[in-house]
Amino acid sequence: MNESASPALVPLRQSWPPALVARYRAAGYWRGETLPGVLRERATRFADDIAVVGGEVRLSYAALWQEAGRIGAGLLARGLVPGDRVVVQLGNTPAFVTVVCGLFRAGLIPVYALPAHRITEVRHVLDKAQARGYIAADRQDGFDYRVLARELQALLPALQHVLIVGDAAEFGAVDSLQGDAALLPPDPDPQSVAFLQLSGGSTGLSKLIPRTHDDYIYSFRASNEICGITRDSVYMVALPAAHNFPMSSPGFLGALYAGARVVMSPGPGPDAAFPLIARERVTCVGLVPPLALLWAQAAAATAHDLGSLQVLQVGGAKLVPEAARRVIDSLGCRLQQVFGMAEGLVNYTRLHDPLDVVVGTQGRPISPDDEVLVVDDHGHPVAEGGIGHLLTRGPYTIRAYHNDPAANARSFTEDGYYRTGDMVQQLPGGYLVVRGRAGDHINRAGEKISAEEIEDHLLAHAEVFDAAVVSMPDAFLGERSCAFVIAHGTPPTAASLKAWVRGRGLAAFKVPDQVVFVEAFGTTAVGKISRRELRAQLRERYLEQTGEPR
Ligand code: J2J
Repeated sequence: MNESASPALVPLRQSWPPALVARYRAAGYWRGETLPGVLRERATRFADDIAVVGGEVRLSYAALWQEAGRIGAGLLARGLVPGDRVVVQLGNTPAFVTVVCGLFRAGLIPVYALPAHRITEVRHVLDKAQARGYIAADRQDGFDYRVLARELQALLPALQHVLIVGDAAEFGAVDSLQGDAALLPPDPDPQSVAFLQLSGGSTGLSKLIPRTHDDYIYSFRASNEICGITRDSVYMVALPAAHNFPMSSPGFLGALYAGARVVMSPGPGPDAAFPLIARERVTCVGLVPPLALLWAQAAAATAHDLGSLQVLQVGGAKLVPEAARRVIDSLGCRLQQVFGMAEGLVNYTRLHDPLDVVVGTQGRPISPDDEVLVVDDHGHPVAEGGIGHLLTRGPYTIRAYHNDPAANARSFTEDGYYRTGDMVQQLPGGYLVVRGRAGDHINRAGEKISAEEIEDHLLAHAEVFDAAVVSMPDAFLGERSCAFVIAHGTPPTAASLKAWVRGRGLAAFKVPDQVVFVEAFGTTAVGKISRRELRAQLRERYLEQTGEPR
């Protein structure tokens, strides 16, 4: 191996001002716990309790610890070294949990890709994280990740370790990893970065979010309390496990922290989830709004006993009051709204909040030390109860993205507030109502799509002169994506443009749902207008013309 050929690793860091570090410790938010330390302790305390269930697999806490040790030691034996980044692209199987815990035990840094991601996204993430490892399933939902792995290896010489769960073909098999557990490193510094999460940001490609042991553990430990997760709970992962919501709000990590049971549902729909809820007596699950409505509809007709469900969490996109009521009426359990972000801040309605709060707000922050500002376009606080930009900082909200000075300059204020891009209204008691968004992304059933990213792919098409991608209200998805396109000469068909975007190696959810060809963007404003204004004008004009509800 020619080490000198690989670029120096950009160090992973996330730091808060010393006075705040002292404060967060004194307040008991940061307790010096680490992910491997917690897993070890639970493996002793809850040794024979079932930790993770999925397919035919049922792993006890002791077995999870063992498996994680085998995987972690095996990865080190192959030549990865603590601190190396490893992109994980796995679906909702117990292997997701064992692999990630294995990385934690080995001091390796997981970087979470979504199963829906394709070569363009995975390559970007591998590159940006300077990852030396990639772990994927053999196949899932009809897609062969080994084909993807071959393409990635051909493109990225730094990617030296590809491991596959299942049939590994020419790659290393996760199932046959072996190593000396005695060589696993001691527990890391609690303030070091534990993993990199992906942002669902507005501008261009995903940014990497470095979260520390101390900050992340605080977020899910406190979430457990708010969501009523105890050792007796059964938490289902229905959304993709790589999402921050099912990972930490309270997510499978919160559940493991509590000594509860985690059930991995292979898909988020009622077909996959309902039988598992009945069989495992699931008590808590998190969904995005369109799925919650689908579940509400299916619950009325199902033969499966859903009576164990105590809390249905809904978040990732706005749940409107009418939909919230429908969910409560049909599922007969508590509804909890969750408004969170992988960068940090998470808001919950509390389990005993009055109905109008649960139905009409997106909750309030986890921590008394979450600082929330609602400001106008010039950064001045709006009048009480007014709508404005949400800025936040606190004991589990990042201060910087990884290795991205330009994004950091845009996304954080000088005094360390994260600009969420969300427009909110703050009610008495600190409850927030999400009123829209300043940033240009499409929130398609909880999956965030950057308008700019898709525009760039459309502009790469020889017959596209200009393109603007906007969000449109959608009865089922909440928002769908619509590409306004000015063609060069004869327009290509909408279908061929969609196929073009897909062919660029992107997740299917990023393919525009709709393509509208226009002669010109015909902006009314004189002079130069921003892309943001242009998108807003195109959207408004289209909705006026078609009379679609907003
Ligand atoms: C409106 N918009 C919402 C909500 C997120 C818990 C829950 C969700 C996420 C998540 C998460 C919303 N109503 N209830 O990480 O831990 C939009 C906002 C926000 C963006 C963040 C968690 N809940 N949103 O969705 O990083 O625009 O995290 O800024 O994927 O989703 O997206 P993401």
